[in-house]
Amino acid sequence: MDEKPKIEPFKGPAGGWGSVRSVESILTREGRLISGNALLLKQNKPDGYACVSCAWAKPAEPHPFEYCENGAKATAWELTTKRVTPEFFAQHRIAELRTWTDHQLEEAGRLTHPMRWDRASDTYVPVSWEEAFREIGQELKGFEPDEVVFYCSGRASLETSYMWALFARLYGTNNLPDSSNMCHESTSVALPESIGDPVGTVLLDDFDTTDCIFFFGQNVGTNSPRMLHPLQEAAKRGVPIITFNPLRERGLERFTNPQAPTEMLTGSETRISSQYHQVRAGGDVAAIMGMAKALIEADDRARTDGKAPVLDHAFIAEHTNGFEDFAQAARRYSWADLEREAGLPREALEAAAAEYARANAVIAVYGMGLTQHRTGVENVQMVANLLLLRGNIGKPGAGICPVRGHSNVQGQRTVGISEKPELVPLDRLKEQYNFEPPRKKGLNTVEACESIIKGDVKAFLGLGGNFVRAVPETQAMEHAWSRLRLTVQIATKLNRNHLVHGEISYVLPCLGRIEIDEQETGPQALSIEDSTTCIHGSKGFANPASPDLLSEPRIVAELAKATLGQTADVPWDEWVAHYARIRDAIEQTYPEDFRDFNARMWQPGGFARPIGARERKWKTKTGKANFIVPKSLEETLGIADAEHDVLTLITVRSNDQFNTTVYGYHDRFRGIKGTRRVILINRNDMVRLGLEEGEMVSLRTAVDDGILREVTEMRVTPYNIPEGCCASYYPECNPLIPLWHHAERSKVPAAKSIPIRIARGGTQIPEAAE
Ligand SMILES: Nc1nc2c(c(=O)[nH]1)N[C@H]1C(S)=C(S)[C@@H](COP(=O)(O)OP(=O)(O)OC[C@H]3O[C@@H](n4cnc5c(=O)[nH]c(N)nc54)[C@H](O)[C@@H]3O)O[C@H]1N2
Ligand SMILES: Nc1nc2c(c(=O)[nH]1)N[C@H]1C(S)=C(S)[C@@H](COP(=O)(O)OP(=O)(O)OC[C@H]3O[C@@H](n4cnc5c(=O)[nH]c(N)nc54)[C@H](O)[C@@H]3O)O[C@H]1N2
Ligand SMILES: [Mo]
Repeated sequence: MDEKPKIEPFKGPAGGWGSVRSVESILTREGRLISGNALLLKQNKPDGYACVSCAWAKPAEPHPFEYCENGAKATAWELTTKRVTPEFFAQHRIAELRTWTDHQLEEAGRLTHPMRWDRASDTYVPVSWEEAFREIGQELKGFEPDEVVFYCSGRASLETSYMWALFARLYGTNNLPDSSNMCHESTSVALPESIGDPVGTVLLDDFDTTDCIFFFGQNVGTNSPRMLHPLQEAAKRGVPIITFNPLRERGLERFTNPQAPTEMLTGSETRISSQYHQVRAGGDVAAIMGMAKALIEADDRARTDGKAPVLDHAFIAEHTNGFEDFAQAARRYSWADLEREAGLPREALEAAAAEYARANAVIAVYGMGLTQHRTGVENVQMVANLLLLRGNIGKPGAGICPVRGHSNVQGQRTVGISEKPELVPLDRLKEQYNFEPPRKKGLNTVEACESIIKGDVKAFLGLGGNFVRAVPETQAMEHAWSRLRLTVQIATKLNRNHLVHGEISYVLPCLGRIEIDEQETGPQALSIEDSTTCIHGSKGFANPASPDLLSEPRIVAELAKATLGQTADVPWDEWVAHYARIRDAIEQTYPEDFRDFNARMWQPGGFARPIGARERKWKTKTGKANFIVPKSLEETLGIADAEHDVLTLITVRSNDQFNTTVYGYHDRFRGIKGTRRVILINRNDMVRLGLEEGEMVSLRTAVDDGILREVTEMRVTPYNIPEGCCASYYPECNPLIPLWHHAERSKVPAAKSIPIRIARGGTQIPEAAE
């Protein structure tokens, strides 16, 4: 519940004592202080378990405490001593639970039994696993394959994901949307065109030798805190770190390493960013174009003056395509236009370009601040363009570094979770399992939502996630959801999507990755792929939350058997008895990526999948890396400024949440305590719109499609954010995102640029209020 809200600037660094206190309080609350602490020592170690929080790389020589505040919170959350039992469900009707907050629902504890919704009592009632599998299998036999959606959250291991994708294809559909569709799909569409691979090229070692780091729209202190270690080391070496972000995120400003005793005692902290540019939301294409313009024009001048070139012409000639068109475009844009679009002065962009030009090896890091825009794909391609100008891909200390979200979100795409059949070796699957895989494109997340609203989808199976809460257009989605015939959610904790359910609805509780997974041949291990394409093994250590839990591989195998019957060519039971056999199967399907999988997964630091771009082998249509001229700038330049009462809303994560999982109400780094219902806004915009600090307002989407989208009771909070932009939390603001408001081509919902108006007392603020 919201305590009395307190909003005041946070003066400390990221990390530090605040971080230690935060971890202790959550371990205590979840009843895990003593045993939890010991377990944390196993986190992200070669012989331990892979953290269930973020996807950041795990070093070969880990720190004694290779976990962060948020990894510790995620662990405590999973290992809580609280339980959601059949008695809990008997006491609370679904209609009542629907009034609970996201925090209250998950805080209730771990699910312990398979449950089925009972219409008469409007409760979930316990059911045996046998009965659950039998009924779900029976139901699934009745649909057309393309009427069913097989959603996968990015947390599922490589083994489970591979089985899930195979189950869907044996069933006859490529309807395999995943959380990546809301996340880094813009990367997966952009990078193959730019450099021929869908993933980043940077390895952890590159941070040791880089001499400049750029950061675009990624909040490292909150979302991948372990990455602060290599950043801190780089900063201490004097490496410039140049950040583009509308908000001044604390982790990108200063850091005290909570695991360094002297730093903690002396209160010393490291500056992280050497330049911090508060770009306008959605202004990155213009900002990067400005830097490119500065570099290209400096190179033009050097050439006329007979001085050393600024660009790497040898690399451009040998390895790239499209440079001239790109350079022409950069020269053509006027500084006035670029400044206005980026919301930054020319001097700032020139200063950033000058650092870039001085460095021999540059890393560019980015996150949701680039991918979740209508221009998400172009944003990513602009980062690649910038790097290509000086050959910063495929050499030590340099490269592109998309920071993935979920701990295995990148890996599950590697092993077949994709709605795009051309990305999956279907012929190999056909041969390996002796069936005819479906060749028709499946539904991604946005398309799945459209089809659910239209009524074309009849059943939804969710392997993790809180789909209906994480997607846009909350109101229409929740409404449409109840018309689904069958919903099945495999989960560890109760969430909103279990309460908004179909006619026949099951919640199937599974083991978490930290728990001991005992099967016929003994305890089993799983594996994941991190943001830098390194693959790691993971062993559970904790006792399962309940004797009635099944592992994810087991649940998938039983569902598949109940639906498809025993298929001789897929040894489901053998796989469940010994997960190493699943890894053998993965290796057979993907021999290049997973050579000696079972042996190499325990290698310290993991083993890296081979990535062509790392060796300057470009798997693009041109056979080279491509400069790509963005189209969006042409489209926005010259259009009169948006209406003056429309603001661009960015939805962000707090330091006290993991996606829709809300641990608590203290966003320490942003100084917001006791509430999440805030609208962070520039003081000048407050004056302009006649808003008072602390006033409660409604936000309404400023689009004209006949649908009223509104979020009420948001507290006006003055904040250091560019004029014209405002920020608030996800998922509270998801009702404001129209389903059609997504990145072009990748269809990632544009959660970082929602046009809104602020309304007071249910009516819009009259213009006269200015
Ligand atoms: N503790 C914790 N860790 C997590 C998660 C979590 O919820 N909690 N979620 C996980 C997942 S699934 C993901 S995908 C990642 C997400 O991690 P991030 O990629 O960091 O995503 P966000 O928190 O959404 O923050 C995006 C950042 O982009 C900035 N930004 C917004 N708009 C723009 C823009 O137009 N331009 C630029 N340059 N910047 C902009 C915002 O101010 C914010 O700092 O984190 C993962 N790790
Ligand atoms: N407005 C806005 N919307 C966004 C975003 C944004 O920045 N702004 N970000 C988007 C992004 S990047 C993402 S990734 C999505 C993610 O959004 P979510 O779907 O919320 O993410 P998850 O963390 O996958 O889902 C949490 C649920 O997973 C279940 N769970 C936890 N651990 C396990 C496990 O080990 N196994 C199983 N089977 N279940 C488990 C728990 O029941 C928990 O309730 O949200 C997207 N939506
Ligand atoms: Mo994500």
